[in-house]
Amino acid sequence: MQHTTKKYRHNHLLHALLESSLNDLDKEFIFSARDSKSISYLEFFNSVEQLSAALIEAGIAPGDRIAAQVPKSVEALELYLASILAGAVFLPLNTAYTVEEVVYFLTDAEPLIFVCDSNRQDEMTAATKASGVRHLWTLSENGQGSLSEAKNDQKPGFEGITRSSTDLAAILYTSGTTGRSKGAMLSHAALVSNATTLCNYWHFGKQDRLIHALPIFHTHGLFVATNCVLMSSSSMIFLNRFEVDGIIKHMPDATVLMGVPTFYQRLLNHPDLSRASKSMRLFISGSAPLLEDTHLQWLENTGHAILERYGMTETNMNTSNPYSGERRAGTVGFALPGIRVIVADPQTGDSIPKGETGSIEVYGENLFSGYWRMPEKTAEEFRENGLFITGDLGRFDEDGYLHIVGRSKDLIISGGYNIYPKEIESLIDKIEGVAESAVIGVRHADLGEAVIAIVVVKSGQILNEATILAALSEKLARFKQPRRVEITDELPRNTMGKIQKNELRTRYNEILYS
Ligand code: MCA
Ligand code: AMP
Repeated sequence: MQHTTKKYRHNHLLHALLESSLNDLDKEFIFSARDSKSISYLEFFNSVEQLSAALIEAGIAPGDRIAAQVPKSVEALELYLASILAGAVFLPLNTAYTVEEVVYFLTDAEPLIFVCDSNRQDEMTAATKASGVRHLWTLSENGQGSLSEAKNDQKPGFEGITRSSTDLAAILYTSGTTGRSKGAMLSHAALVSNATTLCNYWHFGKQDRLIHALPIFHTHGLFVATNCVLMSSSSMIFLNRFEVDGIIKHMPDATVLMGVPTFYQRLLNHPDLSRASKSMRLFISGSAPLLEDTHLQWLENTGHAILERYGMTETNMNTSNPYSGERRAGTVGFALPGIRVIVADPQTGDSIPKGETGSIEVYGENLFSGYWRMPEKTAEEFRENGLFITGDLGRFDEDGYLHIVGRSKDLIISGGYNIYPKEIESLIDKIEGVAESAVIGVRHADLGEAVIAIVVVKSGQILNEATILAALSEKLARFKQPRRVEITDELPRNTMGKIQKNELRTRYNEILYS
């Protein structure tokens, strides 16, 4: 067993994440629920070093991208850290994406290696060829595949490739309001600064044990959860998927849970919640608005006020309710230390007084470095003074708590996943016989919002919900596919000819849920 190489002195992110664990490498890092097995920091990072050496042997050079669309597993998490250690840029993809969607990301990001789910190897071989990616590796849910074979050929001891604070660590794609997904480039410094801030603000320490039930292809599960655990030298109970019984089972051995509001809503229905949560220290929610009602029911049931925070792929976490002090339901708290958050006049970018609603804008080391190969799009979303325009609308209340009151971007958040209507509308509009369409989010008790499409059919053509859904099924990830398609004669427009989505939302919220 080697204890000497875990300093990764010249790799900005890994050095910062592992520094506090150096004297305690035999401590548990992960309890894998899949195998009921505890894995120490030493064991995990020995594996990371082996995998990193395999990536280098395959030809990875500093700055090369490594894309992964793999089921959640401890081995998939190793791939994230091994990519960083190898000096590469990690590019995780939602497991729900179709081949067509994957081809776009591979073509745009040009990774040297793409790791896919072993179960999808055939279709992804075609995707890899179509996008010119050099190596296709596989990884299954139970950790098997060509990636693991390549790793097992190597020995631990690889000390890592030099990467500085401004080098890129990851690219995470966010769907775009114009329909084309944009790759948010995240530097080592942005990830280090946010992990440091969150660990301190949320009082993470060695004694913590986090229940990790989030996907690891988004900021929430990949960076907020994992990096906080690593940086505080604590440990996590790693579940391969969200499942109410699994969380309740592990809660008595845990201290922290991070989740999207749907987690909390579903957990509230479990009869053992109150008993299981007794030893918990902290419940954190984010990615979508937590209903005041859920906050209050949780408090009544468990005695804990859920701590709600607010972030974005482009910015990491921006605000949080306080650790000590009132966690105010329906708000996302205060700007985190070192981060400037203002509510601005959307036209001028000037700060507006408390109580007034405006554009939420952010500045800090936590910000991304721009969109991959899209300098114009990047420029559009920054003010001249460097503030990033989030596209969210909010107001500060009298006590300085930030309330998110809406979005200036046309976005649906369903179960914590972002869905851009434009992407779906463009596909529906291409279906033969469709005159036009509008995609909106309607209230949904479990997911917060659910996608529905309202479609106008050309005269003389016959189309129904089933034919439209069938036409979308191969093109769109399942979570983006409309739950309902309503056929209508015309869409409401304002005097400028713009479709009135607010009117549609009011109309269909009433029709569907009254
Ligand atoms: C699954 N389905 C969904 C969603 N998830 N449909 C709409 N919205 C969703 N979020 C569909 C599936 O396609 C399937 O459809 C059916 O629902 C059941 O699928 P299953 O996998 O069983 O669903 P589940 O396990 O119950 O998943 C629901 C979930 C999951 C646990 C809420 O979506 C989830 O883990 N969400 C977290 C997302 C997240 O981490 N967001 C952070 C990104 P069918 O049966 O019809 O085939 S945002 C971020 O990172 C920012 C920075 C931030 O602030 O945090
Ligand atoms: P993403 O682009 O997937 O990173 O999602 C970021 C978006 O999620 C933000 O711009 C917000 O619209 C939304 N979001 C994140 N956290 C919260 C929260 N606590 N309350 C309301 N919206 C949130």
